[in-house]
Formats: sequence, C-alpha cells, structure tokens
Amino acid sequence: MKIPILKSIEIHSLRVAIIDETKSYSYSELERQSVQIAKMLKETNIQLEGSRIAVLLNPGFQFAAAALAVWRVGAIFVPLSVNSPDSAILYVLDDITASIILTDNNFELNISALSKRANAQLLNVENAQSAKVILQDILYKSDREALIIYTSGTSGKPKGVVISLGNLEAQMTTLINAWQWSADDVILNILPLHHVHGLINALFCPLYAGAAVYFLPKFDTNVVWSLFKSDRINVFMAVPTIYVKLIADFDAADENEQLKRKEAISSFRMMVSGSAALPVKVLDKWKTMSGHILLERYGMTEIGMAISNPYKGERRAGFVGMPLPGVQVRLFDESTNLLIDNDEEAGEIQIKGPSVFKCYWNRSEVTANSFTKEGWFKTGDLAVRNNGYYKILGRISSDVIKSGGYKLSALEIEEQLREHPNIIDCAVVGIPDEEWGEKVAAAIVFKTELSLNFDSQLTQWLKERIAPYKIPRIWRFLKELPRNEMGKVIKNDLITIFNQKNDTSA
Ligand code: MCA
Ligand code: AMP
Repeated sequence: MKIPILKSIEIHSLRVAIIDETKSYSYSELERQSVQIAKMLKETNIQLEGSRIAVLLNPGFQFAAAALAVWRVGAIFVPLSVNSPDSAILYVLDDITASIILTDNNFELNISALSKRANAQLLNVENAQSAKVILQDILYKSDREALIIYTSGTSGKPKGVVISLGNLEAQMTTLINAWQWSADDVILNILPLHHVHGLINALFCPLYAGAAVYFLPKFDTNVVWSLFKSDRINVFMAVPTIYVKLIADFDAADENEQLKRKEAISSFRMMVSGSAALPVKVLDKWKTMSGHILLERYGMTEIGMAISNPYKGERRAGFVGMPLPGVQVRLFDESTNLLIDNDEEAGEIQIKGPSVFKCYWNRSEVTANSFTKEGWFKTGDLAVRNNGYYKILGRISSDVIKSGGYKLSALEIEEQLREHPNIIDCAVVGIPDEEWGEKVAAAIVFKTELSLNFDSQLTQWLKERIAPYKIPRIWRFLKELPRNEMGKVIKNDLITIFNQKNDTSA
C-alpha cells in the first residue's frame, strides 16, 4: 500500500495544506519538504526501516513534513511533547531506543545533550535543503508500524501505543466519512500533537482529505476568537476545558463583541468536543452562543475514535453517540462475565476493529492483558447504552485522572513524588473541577517539619521531572494516609478529605 496521506498530497498539490504563524504552504510544498527531510535521513546511513525517529518540533509545517518523511523512509514516527522536561523526554527516547531525533533551531541546543545520552543522532530539519541522495518510495504492508504515541494509564510509567499504517488508515477513513471532511475545510488546530486528538483527528485527517490546517503557536482565547471572526476557519476541535475557557472569554466581552463572535461561530461547518466528558452546561451554553450542538465523540489512544454523535441526526446532550462505522463496541460486566444487552445496566466498553492499535511498545504482557480472550480491547471506561446511544459513566480505575483533556496516571505522579527526599508517603487523586474536568490533588506525608511554601517548592521540584500538566494543583499535608486493613490507600476517603476546606489549592 502507499502511505495514505501521500496519496492525498498528489491529488491536492495546489491546495493549501498548512497555515502557520508566518505563512501558508501548499500540498506540493509539503511534499517537497518531506522529500528533503527523507533524503537527509537517508544520508545518515543509519538503518532506517522500522527504526524509531523521535520528532521534537512545534506544531506547524515542519512537523507535518517530518511525519511524512519518517514514513517515506519506512521508520516509525514518535512525536515528543514540546513542553516536557528533559527526564520525561529521555524516558521516551530510551524506551523506543530512538535512532534519530528530528528537531529545529528552537530546540536543537536544548536537546543536544539529551540526544547524546540517548545515543540518537540529532538532525535539524532546517538543514534538509542541502540533502542530495536519491530517494525511492517504499511500498508498505498495512501492518507496518506507523507511529508510537505515549499514554499514561493504570501502570506507573507511560506506555508507547503502536499504531500501524492500517490502523491509521482505518481511523482516518472512518472519521473523514462520518464527519464529511472535504478539501474545502479549514481547521484550527490548537491541540498538542503528541496525542491522537491533535495529531490524527485535527492534523492527519484533514491532510488525508486535502483540507487546510491552521496552527497557532499556543492556545490563547483572544487569538482564537479573533481567528474565528476572520472567516478563515470552518472546523474546530477541542477538549471541554478549551470550550470552558472560550466561554469565559466570551462572557467577559462587551455586547457588540459578543454579537460578532456569535455570528462568526454560527457559520462553522463543524465543532467537535472530545477527550473528556463535555458537561451538559457547556454544551447548552455553546448552543445558545452559536446554534451548534457540539459534536461529542469518544476515543482513546489505543483505539482512535470509536463512538460519535452523528454529523447529521440527533446529537444527544450527555451522550457520546453511537459506534462509528467499522468499529465494534460492546458493554461487558467483568464481575458476572456477561455481556450487557439491556438499557439499564452499566458495563466496560470493549472495542474490536481495524482501528484498534497493534501493541504496546516492548510490553507484550501488558498488551495481552488489555485484550479479552476473544480479542476485544478493554478500555477501562464504564458506560450505559440508551436506544443505541452510549453514555460514559467514568473510569473503572480511580488511578486514571483526566485533567484538561490529558489522561494522567496517579501512580506515575505518586512514584515521582516518592523520589523526593523529604516525602515518606503520598497518594494522588483527581478532584472534579468545572474548568479542568478533574484537578490533580496530592496528599503528602513528610519526614521532617514543613518549611513555608512547601507546595510551591514541590511544584518547582516536579517541573524538572514531569510534564507540566501532570503537576498537582491541590496539596494536602497529612500525618498519615487513610488506609484499609490491607494497607491500601482508600482513595474515596482521600477525596472526601480534599473536599473539606483548608486545602492548599493552586
Ligand atoms: C494548566 N493549568 C492547570 C492545568 N493545566 N490547572 C489545573 N489543572 C491543569 N490540568 C494552569 C497553569 O498552571 C496556569 O496557571 C494556567 O492553567 C495556564 O496554563 P497553561 O499551561 O498556559 O494552560 P493552557 O495553555 O491554557 O492549557 C490548557 C489546555 C491544555 C489548552 C486545555 O491543557 C491542552 O492543550 N489540553 C489538551 C490535551 C489534549 O489534547 N488531550 C488529548 C488526549 P497560572 O496562570 O496560575 O500559572 S486524549 C486523546 O487524544 C484521545 C484519543 C481522545 O479521545 O481525544
Ligand atoms: P487517552 O488515553 O489520552 O487517549 O484518553 C482516552 C480516555 O479519554 C478514554 O478512555 C476516556 O476515559 C476519555 N474520553 C475520551 N473522550 C471522552 C468523552 N467524550 N467523554 C468522556 N470521556 C472521554
């Protein structure tokens, strides 16, 4: 098979593919740059096929060209988080034994020492023009690994989710058809590109459809509203926190400005919410502002998008919709070992189909344990079904937290906190929050007397170790943690403690 997005590049060569801070780029420019980067990769003489190439680039033209270049040479594309501290980046580089890191002038200096530690060659995409080697396109089998995305879950350390070219094609085709993507669309992408929402739904899908992707360097409510008003965008996708922030900004504007904003968003073709539960209050407010019922859908790194409200037809508030074409969905009760076949009971969402990931990178046992014997992927999400529509009830494990749309592992944050010399014990939970979905909250037991501002000292200490969105925003310093007879922390009791007053909130 041919790499899916390369097919679309040929068809749409004169159309605009990417718009970023400085200029817009056509599909043929995207193609040319991806060929140059691929040639630069070839010139290293490293064995590229099947090797893992990490990419540390801001969202934009070079990022998209780098992804295509990695596929052109038969390697696996691994996008790195641009805001993560060195230790988190090094963890990924080591886990995938990266052969090469592709970066640019923005990051080259900072990443240079890390690339040496990880034994990976560092290449700057801004030097790609001088590459001259001859390049031959490779033909692929659909089970060839295309990308690895790191996700946190019930295990302590983040796991690499391996997505094959076939998985990617299935995910993109399903969404393009279900949401009626066309080459005339222009999407504003303000999401991080090391996760499926920003990467596949809001970048690869539009590119596959021949549409244009408008990038902003950073999410900023004011700039987003200005762009909405510019009449240049007709598709938007975001996590609920972003809609909450846009609503707050809207409410703060004067009446005249509000009218302009309303008019601007009412003409959009599609506005999507996902990655976390969309509060009905937010959906209702957006509807009064825009006339749009936000299209809420449900997905996961391991499965892509699985369930969606219809593009045409009834979008139900509080529900994530119906299974997407090609995706098999069932509800299963593990305690009784029975399938749920009625509208009253809740069960775990389990998924089968061509969009389901290939494996976790280098973790065959974890991969095996995440599927049932019959090959259904166990999502860990609880849901009920009502007249064919699914409603997400929450996560089976309280160790999984969703904050700002990011999936976080309480265990990973706890493990990191335990490395602190003054911490004896700790436990992390998610506390419901209107803006963030959940806020990360940490209860700490210290060895020695606390100094003043210890929460901000701990925050600073963590900033050098984990991604900023994983850092606890609420702190409690306790003499001991609530535990059951088995010694296990009772996380529900902890949540109650957090909900009492006098916490230290950030
Ligand atoms: C930042 N702040 C927070 C959090 N993050 N406070 C509480 N909880 C948080 N999680 C605080 C900062 O400390 C700062 O406070 C202020 O908010 C602004 O911080 P900043 O980093 O600038 O935030 P932002 O740029 O406004 O970011 C918010 C965001 C971001 C845009 C919503 O979190 C984001 O991009 N989320 C999207 C994640 C995503 O794409 N997930 C998809 C994965 P102060 O001002 O006091 O300093 S899920 C997925 O891919 C699956 C497949 C799916 O279904 O989609
Ligand atoms: P991630 O692993 O980062 O891909 O996040 C996937 C998880 O996000 C799912 O397992 C769900 O818990 C959650 N999620 C995604 N979309 C929704 C939604 N529309 N409503 C509720 N939870 C969602």
